Amino acid sequence: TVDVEDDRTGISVETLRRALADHLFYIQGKWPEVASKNDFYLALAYMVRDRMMQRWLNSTRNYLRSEVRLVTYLSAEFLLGPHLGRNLLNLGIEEPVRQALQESGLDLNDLMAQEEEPGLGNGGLGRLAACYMESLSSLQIPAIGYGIRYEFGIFDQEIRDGWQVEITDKWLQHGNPWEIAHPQEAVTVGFGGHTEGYTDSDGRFRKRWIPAKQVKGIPYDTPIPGYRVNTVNTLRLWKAEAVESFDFQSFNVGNYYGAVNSKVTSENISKVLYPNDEQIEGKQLRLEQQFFFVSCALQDMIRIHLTSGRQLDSFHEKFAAQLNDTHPAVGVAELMRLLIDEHGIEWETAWEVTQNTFAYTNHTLLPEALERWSLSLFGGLLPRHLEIVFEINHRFMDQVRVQYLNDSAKLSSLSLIDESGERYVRMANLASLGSHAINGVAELHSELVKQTILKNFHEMFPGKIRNITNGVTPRRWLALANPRLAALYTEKVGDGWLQDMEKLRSLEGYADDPGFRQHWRQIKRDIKQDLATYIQTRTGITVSPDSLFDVQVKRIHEYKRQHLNVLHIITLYDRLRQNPNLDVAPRTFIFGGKAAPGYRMAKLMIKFITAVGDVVNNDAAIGDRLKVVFLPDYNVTLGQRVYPAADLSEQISTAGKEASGTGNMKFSMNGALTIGTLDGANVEIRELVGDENFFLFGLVTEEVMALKASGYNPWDYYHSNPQLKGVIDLVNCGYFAKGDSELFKPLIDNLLHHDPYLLLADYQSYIDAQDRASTAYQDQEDWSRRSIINAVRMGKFSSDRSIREYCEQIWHVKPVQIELKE
Ligand code: 26Y
Repeated sequence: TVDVEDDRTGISVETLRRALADHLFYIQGKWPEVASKNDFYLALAYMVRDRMMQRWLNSTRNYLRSEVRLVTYLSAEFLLGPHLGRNLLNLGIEEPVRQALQESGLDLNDLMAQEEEPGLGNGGLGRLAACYMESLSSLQIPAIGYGIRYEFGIFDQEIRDGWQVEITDKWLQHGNPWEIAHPQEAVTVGFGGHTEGYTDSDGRFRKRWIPAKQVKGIPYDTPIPGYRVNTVNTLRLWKAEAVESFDFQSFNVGNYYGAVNSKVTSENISKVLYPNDEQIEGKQLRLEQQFFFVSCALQDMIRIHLTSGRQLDSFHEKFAAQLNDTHPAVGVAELMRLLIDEHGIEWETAWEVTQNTFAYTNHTLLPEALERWSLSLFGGLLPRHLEIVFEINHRFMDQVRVQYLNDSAKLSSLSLIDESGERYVRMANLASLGSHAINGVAELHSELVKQTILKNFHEMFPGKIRNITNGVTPRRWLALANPRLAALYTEKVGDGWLQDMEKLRSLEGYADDPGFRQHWRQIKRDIKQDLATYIQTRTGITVSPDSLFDVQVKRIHEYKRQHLNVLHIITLYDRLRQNPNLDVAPRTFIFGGKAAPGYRMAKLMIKFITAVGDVVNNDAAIGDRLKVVFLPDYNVTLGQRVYPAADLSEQISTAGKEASGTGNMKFSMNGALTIGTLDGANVEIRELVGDENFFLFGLVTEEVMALKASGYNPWDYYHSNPQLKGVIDLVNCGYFAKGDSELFKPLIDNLLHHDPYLLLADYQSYIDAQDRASTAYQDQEDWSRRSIINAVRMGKFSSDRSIREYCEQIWHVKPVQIELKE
């Protein structure tokens, strides 16, 4: 008999080769001779998708069973990064696929480079959602991610003449093989209009919402397979389309263009991701996006619950819904409306179900990122939801009055409505009240949440606010990003460390093994060489893999203080010019990150980095000792190249401002040492690696607060520190702007006269820490020892640990094993 492996599921090299040719012919419609690289990539992607299908459908079917409890992760952003590599790794088919391609004359890495990453997020919060989706699957937790299928994700960044230029991200233009649309599961979402009272058939007085406009949400599903398990969870992203009946109504009265126009405006809702990171804009379209995807998600969840044969008063037993910051917080009001208005449930029951369903994660304390919507905008778009918010607030204020005897300060700070001027709905208060648990994202941050923005909630509901420190997935950030290091780990501890990062701890002893250290250094050097080559191609700058790679990659923001890093570069430059024979470790400074298009200071910071680079890189007196590189278009794909190549990780935010940071974890896992403040998760990284392996500097949170309270004067630091003064003066006279003393004036004046993020106060301490890092790097043996200790102690920062904590403390869900049969 002939035993032919199924071309849709088989994983032998021969079957894979045949399946690839089949997809190229029947899906792409191409002969190999005329197929483009993208045709081959798509054929490969469909072939890999086939091999997930059984697991995916089995997982999905299982979740409809009434006894299965599901996590739903509601997030306006999912910064996924490429799927192909992750899917090959998690399915465990990378090797046979690589070989099958090779036998077809193709190179896997080459085809992987074809994938346009889905950049459906801004930065930390969106990337965290992606890591959590991966860990949920790997831990076999039934879960659905709900979000928006933006047609245009975060813009592509180009650097022209040192300035950022934004280019539309057309990630769908060559086709997206990973998603499957399910138009039969579309839902309808209303906007605007008015509410009315009526008496129902039981004689009960009810309210209903008569929207002025309706939009259809079409779900697009993407599989997220776990690492070497059968669980394949779904990321369900919604696309907005016109409701047909609206088109037809206009069409029937002969208004063809009007009908088409209504289609265009409906589709606007999921058109583009807002590129603002931690800076609200208050645009109506953004609230429309938030309500759109949350309403779609909740309607979908209700459908699933009813399908599993249960009543809505047990909705919270079926679902644990996580609010990724306040962006989906309008869901609190929408679930109330759906339960009460659409399904006839009593207020008290609905409120209990709602509170027990939701939990809220806070990701930032920055006042400019705290969402609030003016009553006119909110009520105009969501009149029924505003009534519900008022009613929730009315009942809550009664409770506050009882507990605090009319304390007006308590009432006004806890209220869901900000009444200090124009009235606003406070989304953090709505999320906090509508949830049974609230969490911050690092120990320090969670403490600050309790002491500052949610102080009164914490007092009223002790124990409701807790901490779950962020984590990142070691599958992407170690195995995929750093295959050489992963191979070393597997050689030493066997496989299994990717599911249990704590296993790496057993390697600590190797820190004192010169042979191992040599191997460690060789790996790092090879990766640095790869990045040096990339830098050469992308920027034309030549850098040496033997220099210290000092890296800061993250969104460009004043609180993250990329400009403090630049002040250090200028300090070194100045010193070398004064003293050309100075013995310092040669350094390559690498930056990457996007600035919000409307954030002028951040854009000027990019120009500042590139301008200083232009001078330093081309100064013959400096030679190869200092190089400054700005890598354009920093994204997940580029992050995978950069983290493994770093020696030094810059985590230099003003203490109290960075909620957690997750880049800090990715660097450290890959063997970089950290220079940083006591901020966010840096605190916990330092606790694990030890004070002696962390270059600490700067004021601590309490000192920052005290200094600001006592009247901070940056001018004093400028005048009392000649080195600092020299650096500032050099910028001020136009040295880095071809003599133009105006270019950086906004930046420098801000530092000298306001300096809200205390760069000048932290300057000397930062320089001293950098000097310690330089000296340390010159002892390569010792640096390797520290680097090893850093990397192998990062087990805590696996997102598996974070997700286990969410499961135990917040969601109360357990793993479910999915059968592969049928
Ligand atoms: C409201 C709108 C303008 C807005 C858009 C994006 C507000 C905030 C954000 C994004 C916030 C964000 O990314 N926060 C980051 O979350 C990470 C994951 O928890 C943290 O590691 C990081 O410190 C925090 O800045």
